[in-house]
Amino acid sequence: MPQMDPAHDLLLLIDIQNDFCPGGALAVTDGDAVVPLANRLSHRFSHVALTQDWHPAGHFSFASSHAGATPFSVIAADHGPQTLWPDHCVQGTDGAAFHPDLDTDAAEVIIRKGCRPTLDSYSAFFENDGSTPTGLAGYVRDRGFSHVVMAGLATDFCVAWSALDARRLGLDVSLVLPACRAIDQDGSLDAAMAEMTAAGVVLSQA
Ligand code: VGL
Ligand code: ZN
Repeated sequence: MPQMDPAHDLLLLIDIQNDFCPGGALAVTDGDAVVPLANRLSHRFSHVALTQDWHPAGHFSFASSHAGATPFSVIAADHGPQTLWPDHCVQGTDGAAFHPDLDTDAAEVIIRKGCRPTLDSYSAFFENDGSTPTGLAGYVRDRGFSHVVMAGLATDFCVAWSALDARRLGLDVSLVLPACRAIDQDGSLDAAMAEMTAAGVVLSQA
């Protein structure tokens, strides 16, 4: 497994947005604790990409868009089970903005996902149908990156799905665990960690 190489690897910081931090609409416990570590990483890496969960109002993944549905329930979508969330990361709102202390200056690219009204996207690479590309795979390929180092929110959803897709694309993937926090709903963190380990994602403590 390759060591992290901050001069040549792509650092991918996932969904470090107000709505996933304490006080936000879909707050991840301690989510804002990743910000200083994410900043330290992005100052070390020569190539940084960021993602933003970026939903139109009334998005299909919001419980409020389904009569009688409650947040964190699961419905059957065309492409499989879909968890319903509180309204979050609505395009252009303060909740969708990056955490104000996140240093975004070094980012070479910002990928927005979940923009289609009827399709959710956890992964930074493909939307939840597993096939609609966000464009990040093309960017990574064109730029010649072979190793993506990831951190951000939430470990068990957007980070894990991104890491698994990156492995499917044939990339080496390292996850900087101290710079990740999880939603951890119904065992989702344990399941995600097991899947990532099985897929060959390198879980790093620093
Ligand atoms: C996320 C649930 C819904 C995430 C985004 O960033 O992990 N989770 N939308
Ligand atoms: Zn979302």
